[in-house]
Amino acid sequence: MTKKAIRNYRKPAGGWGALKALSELLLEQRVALKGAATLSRMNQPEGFDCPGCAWPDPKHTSSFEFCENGGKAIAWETTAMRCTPDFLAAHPVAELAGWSDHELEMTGRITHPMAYDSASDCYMPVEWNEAFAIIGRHLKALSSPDLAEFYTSGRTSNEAAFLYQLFVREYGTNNFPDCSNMCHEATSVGLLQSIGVGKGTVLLEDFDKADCIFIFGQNPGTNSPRMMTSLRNASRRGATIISINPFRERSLERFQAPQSPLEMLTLTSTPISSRLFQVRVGGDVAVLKGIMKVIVEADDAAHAIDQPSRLDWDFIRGHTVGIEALVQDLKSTQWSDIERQSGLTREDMQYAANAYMKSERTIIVYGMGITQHRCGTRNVQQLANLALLRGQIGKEGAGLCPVRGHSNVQGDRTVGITEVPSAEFLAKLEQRFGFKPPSAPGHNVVTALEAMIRGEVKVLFAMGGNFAAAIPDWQMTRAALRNLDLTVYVSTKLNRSHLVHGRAALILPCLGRTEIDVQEGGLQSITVEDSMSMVHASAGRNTPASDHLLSEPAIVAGVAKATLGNRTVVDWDGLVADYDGIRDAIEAVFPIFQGYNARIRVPGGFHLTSTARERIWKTPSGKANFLVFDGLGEDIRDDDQDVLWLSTIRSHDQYNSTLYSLSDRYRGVYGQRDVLFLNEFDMLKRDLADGDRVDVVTASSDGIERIVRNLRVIRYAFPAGCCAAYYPEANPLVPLYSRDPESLTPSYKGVPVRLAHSKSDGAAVSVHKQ
Ligand SMILES: Nc1nc2c(c(=O)[nH]1)N[C@H]1C(S)=C(S)[C@@H](COP(=O)(O)OP(=O)(O)OC[C@H]3O[C@@H](n4cnc5c(=O)[nH]c(N)nc54)[C@H](O)[C@@H]3O)O[C@H]1N2
Ligand SMILES: Nc1nc2c(c(=O)[nH]1)N[C@H]1C(S)=C(S)[C@@H](COP(=O)(O)OP(=O)(O)OC[C@H]3O[C@@H](n4cnc5c(=O)[nH]c(N)nc54)[C@H](O)[C@@H]3O)O[C@H]1N2
Ligand SMILES: [Mo]
Repeated sequence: MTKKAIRNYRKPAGGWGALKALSELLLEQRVALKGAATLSRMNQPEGFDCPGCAWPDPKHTSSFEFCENGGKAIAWETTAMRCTPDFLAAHPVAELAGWSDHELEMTGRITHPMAYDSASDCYMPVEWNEAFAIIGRHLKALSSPDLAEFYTSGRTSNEAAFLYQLFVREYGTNNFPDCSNMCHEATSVGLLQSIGVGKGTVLLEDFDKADCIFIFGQNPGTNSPRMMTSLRNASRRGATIISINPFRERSLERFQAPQSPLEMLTLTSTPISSRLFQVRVGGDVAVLKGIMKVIVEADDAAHAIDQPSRLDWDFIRGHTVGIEALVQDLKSTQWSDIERQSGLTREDMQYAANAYMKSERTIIVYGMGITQHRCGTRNVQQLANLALLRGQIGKEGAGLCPVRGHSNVQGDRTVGITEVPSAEFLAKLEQRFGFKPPSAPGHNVVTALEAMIRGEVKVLFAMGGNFAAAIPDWQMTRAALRNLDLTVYVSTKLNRSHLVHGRAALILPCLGRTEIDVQEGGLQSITVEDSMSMVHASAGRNTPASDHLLSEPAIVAGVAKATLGNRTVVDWDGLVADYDGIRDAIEAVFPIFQGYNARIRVPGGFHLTSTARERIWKTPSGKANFLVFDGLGEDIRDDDQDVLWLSTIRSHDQYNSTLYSLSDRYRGVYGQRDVLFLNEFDMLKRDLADGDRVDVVTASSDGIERIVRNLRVIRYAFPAGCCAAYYPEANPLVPLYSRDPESLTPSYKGVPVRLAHSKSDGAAVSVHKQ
């Protein structure tokens, strides 16, 4: 295990550090040879789609593109370690509950379906048919299908997701809590209102044409490392890149391309951002209003002296409504408020505005720093406003680029994982399959949790993921999970959710992306949709981790047959025998998939058109909407001087709840995660020294105490009035009530907290063991 240390990381992102980190992990997982061979098939025309992030690959036709964190995701899946029935019989749940998340997943791939045995407090092997029968018995016994929740984590393929929603709707509910409810829901809701489509509007090739790129609240070097190639090329072409982020993320500063022999051998690197503005946590609305205020005022001034407009008035008049209200809002917003709330100076925003006004083609990239706030939807809509002001949507080299998370989170949504299905979709489903799907809106993550807390849920079925770790407010939400009659997880690795289980509990182990999937009709491939709406096929080539694994579609079919029995009108076996049949059904229900099976056989796949990209605005007004709201987002006026705004963030060595190691190389943190990043000023104010231990307490408004103890303070160049800690360890601090009212995205990146000197003797309390 790496020694605990805090050291300045002086090197660029990428480079030899990335190669070294990946080779160490391959060794640790004992997959050096197999892993390396597997890596060479990643994102190739005949290979599999990287199970890491959703960033697109150059048409899935390029030669191998090295990606440290994609490599880690694969090493993690192709590990030689196995979590066997013997292991689980020797370690009761009460014991495993004391293991860290890292230790749990280090046990390796789960080899058998397992059922919880309360007498021994252990998971015991169970036959697949018996597992399906248990689920069927529970689901059939419910007085209403709405007493069950069906969660999806975004790695699930289009085929599995479509079958899953088909089963759940035939069973009779729209309860589809989805990982995207915690992620880009503010995009789905916000952009739909602004531009008529809840997705981004750019393609990868647009990055080659942009002359200006804004990156708001996204950490590409860690979370979508292949994006660094696009950013590096843009920077070398002379494009201006401006980042808005409380952290000086290393990849936003400098990048050494592992693909470039010259940079690798000469130890040089490419600067990325021309400026990185360290916004206060939750200060983005203020920054955006500041930038737009400069532009609107510059436009007025230009008109007064007959100079060219700074706004694209042709576009605004032809394609949008609502500009007047926006201009009025910007004019009435005071610079003093903008500066206080954003933590930036008027000159900073002037700089960003000038770069934007000079640009012909601008891409606006954003991630969780924008969406995971109480004003997440409004944040997203301010970004859309910024783009619309200069007609930067629907032309080459320009547009909005929300960077999606899980590798198929966008595809799952496209093929029907939604708690609010449209009438058109339900009609098509009925037409194709002949049953009447439910139309009443179902639960998303937050409303599902609230229903669980009220005792109105009996069963949770999770298609992948680590629900118990991803959700906020553990004290309450985990108690509710433990109170369920049955929890079922389709999983590849042991995780916290298996230990925070219902009275009955099942773990159903499935094939991973890298593994061969053979069904009755022969070798199968699945399809996924990336962050830029490209759909392509993926086929694993590795021998499955165990003979007892089933594919996700086969698991859905097993559960469906056991639950629906003779009642079903779907030919489950037929669909699973050959996934082409599932794709035909998807095409019948969603006409945008026209020619699905033929088009995925073309290397690179195909693009699902985004109407906004064509300047077709599917909004009630038929135009793109400037959307205005009062104020500057979070009320960070600090009536209470003690309050800090906490952001919960990912380290470089984690994939959501999967922790590859306890280090965070680019931020200089080694061998520990129980840390709190805090600036010097806020430390002085609280009489704290570097390395002191603090308890972090949420400034809750419901009287409930939310606390994470004994975090080690790290003095860090972070904006005043804010702090940061790691996800998921800090999740107990995020109240369930604290979410964006429109999208219900939890405010993981904006929690008001107070600090207290820790009373314990300084020994680290490993908070992730809770
Ligand atoms: N290796 C790896 N890849 C991943 C993941 C992973 O965990 N590991 N997760 C996947 C998933 S599901 C997702 S959703 C994406 C997540 O990818 P990102 O969107 O990059 O998510 P985070 O790392 O949580 O946070 C992004 C950035 O927001 C900044 N930030 C925090 N608060 C604020 C704020 O108030 N304003 C602004 N402007 N910035 C802020 C943080 O400093 C950080 O740099 O990545 C996906 N890819
Ligand atoms: N505080 C805080 N909380 C957050 C966030 C944050 O930034 N801060 N981010 C939120 C975001 S953006 C997201 S997307 C959620 C993530 O929430 P989830 O998607 O629920 O969580 P993951 O950690 O990605 O799930 C990891 C597990 O997935 C399983 N798995 C891996 N591969 C496969 C596969 O191929 N098939 C199946 N069936 N299972 C597989 C493994 O068992 C592994 O343990 O967390 C959210 N929670
Ligand atoms: Mo995500």
